[in-house]
Amino acid sequence: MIEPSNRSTALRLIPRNIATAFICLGLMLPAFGQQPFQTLLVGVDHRTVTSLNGDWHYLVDQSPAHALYTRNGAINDKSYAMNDHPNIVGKHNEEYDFSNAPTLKVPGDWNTQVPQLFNYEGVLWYQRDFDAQPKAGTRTFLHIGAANYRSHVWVNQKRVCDHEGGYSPFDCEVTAVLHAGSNFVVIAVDAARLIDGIPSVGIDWFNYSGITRDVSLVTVPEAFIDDYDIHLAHGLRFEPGNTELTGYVHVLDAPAGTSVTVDIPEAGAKATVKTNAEGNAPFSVKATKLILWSPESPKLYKVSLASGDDKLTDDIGFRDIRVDGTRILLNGKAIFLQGANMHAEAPIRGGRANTDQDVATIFSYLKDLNANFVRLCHYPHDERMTRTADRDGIMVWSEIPNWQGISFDKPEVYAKDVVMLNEMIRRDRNKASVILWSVSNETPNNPTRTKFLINLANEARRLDSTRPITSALNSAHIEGSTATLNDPFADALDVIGINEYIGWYSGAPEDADTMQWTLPQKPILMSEFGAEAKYGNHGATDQRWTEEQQVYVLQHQLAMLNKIPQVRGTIPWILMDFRSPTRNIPKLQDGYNRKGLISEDGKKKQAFELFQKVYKEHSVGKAE
Ligand code: GCB
Repeated sequence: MIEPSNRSTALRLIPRNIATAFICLGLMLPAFGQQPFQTLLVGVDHRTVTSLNGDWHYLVDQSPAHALYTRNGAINDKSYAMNDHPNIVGKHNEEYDFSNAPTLKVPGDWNTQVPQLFNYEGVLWYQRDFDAQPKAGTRTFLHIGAANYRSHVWVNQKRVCDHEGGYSPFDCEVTAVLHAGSNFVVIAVDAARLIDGIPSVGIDWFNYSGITRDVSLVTVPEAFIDDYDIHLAHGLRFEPGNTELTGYVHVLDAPAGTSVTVDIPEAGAKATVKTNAEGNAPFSVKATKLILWSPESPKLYKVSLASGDDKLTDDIGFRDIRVDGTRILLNGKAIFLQGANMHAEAPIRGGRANTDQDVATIFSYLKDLNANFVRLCHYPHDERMTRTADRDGIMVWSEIPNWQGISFDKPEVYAKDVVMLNEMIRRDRNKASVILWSVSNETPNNPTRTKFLINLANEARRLDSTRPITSALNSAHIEGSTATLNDPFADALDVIGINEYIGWYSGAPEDADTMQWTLPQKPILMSEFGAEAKYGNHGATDQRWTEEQQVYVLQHQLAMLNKIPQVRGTIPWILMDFRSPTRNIPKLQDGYNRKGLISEDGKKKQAFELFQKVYKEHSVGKAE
């Protein structure tokens, strides 16, 4: 186990490591796009912030996006970012004007807000004014929950940051460019898919674009708490009486010896520690009483952190998750994961899920299904999801968007991945509900990807040694009635996810009945299986696209899964139908992947009832 203090130091060394890797390989650091991991404030949703959600002006910068890119592909800092206004008489400026431009709601994908932008995957510029009253001795950050896919941000005409990655938060420090009174921010978001992006160009979900999550201004003292990790001490084995809480609080730009207090009154735990030369304050404290977090009792504690003038209070649960042989143990007890997959798709209204209402509806479906687990596909979802999972007692698989083919041979893609992994783990490491970090989904079994992903899995362990690492593999070789997983990447995983579609993409549903699986002696989660059905389409069990056939496929799957001794979780694909531009069968798909147990407008298919009953009766799978 890596000591917390070292873990956090390691995390902060990443930028230098990435830079060094680039230099050693004789590569230039990218001119734009993914920057080395930058300040990322943890617990922003538990701070008092100034929301910049609301109406933002927008202008479309169609390909080749002359306003954003110069002829040689560099970022143009002198065009729309200037936000000056047309000068019809006198010197002529570029022909744009935000002040009279239409508006988009932030957060929100642009696709579902403006019909003409439904299929747009290019550059769009956002602008809004805001008031600020900066105070001496404070710093201000612009926090962006997520913007898909590349973002370039200017405040008062100065570029403050660039970010690549559509599903994780980033912060841009704006202290030096803010002034008292009216300020403005301009953000160019480029949604173009990139071969060397993560994900790459081919995806089976809708590329909802734009500023899709909350935006806020966060004001903090000069030295402030940017990161913390507070968890139940994770020793070699689970000790039932363990009440030791450990971790670190990092105070950015604090001189060594700065005092930090961690106070959890309800658990009777309080520690005052000092920062080291890196601003990190590792701590360990015994709680006098502790109720461990579990789905049955999702207990969260108010955890107050304070250092100098900075303080915040988070809601954190404490639990132990680990693998023992083929078992997954939560607080020492073997568990079976009754799950479902879910994309970040808003039920009923459609679009990217990013509101309290979207999240409440998704969790009401999970509860109704009697699920205790959700795989959040295929990228980190809005933080409301993991917050709600914490409160509702639903365990979570969280994943970075390494989906199928990405450029595994490119060091710069690895560098992007490390940043995305950092961003995911850093935002959610204090969420008790998150029990698994997944580094990929359905990647090709070849030495280049194996080396890449083994390194990434080890990187995840270096960042967080308290959670098992997983990945969804589709590399099982199925022939006749045998299915064998022979993928060297599986050796590097703690929990193995297997995606297979017997009865839909391959073979007949009944093939599952006699399938003999040869699998590693590790916990196995059937991370995807299913069939498509259009809600309300009825017919015989051998008639594709009917609800009856979907149920039939799933029933045979369940019979098969019940016979595999090390299966520790069932995660049907997928809780709800979701938009995917590759699903083009009119009348049946109409642009939706229809493997949902529920339709996109909230209607429960027969397959939902099947799982609802199976999960209620616990009639599939064994915890040990
Ligand atoms: C898969 C992928 C998932 C797809 C699904 C499907 O194996 O992991 O992203 O959407 O199959 O429906 O084909």
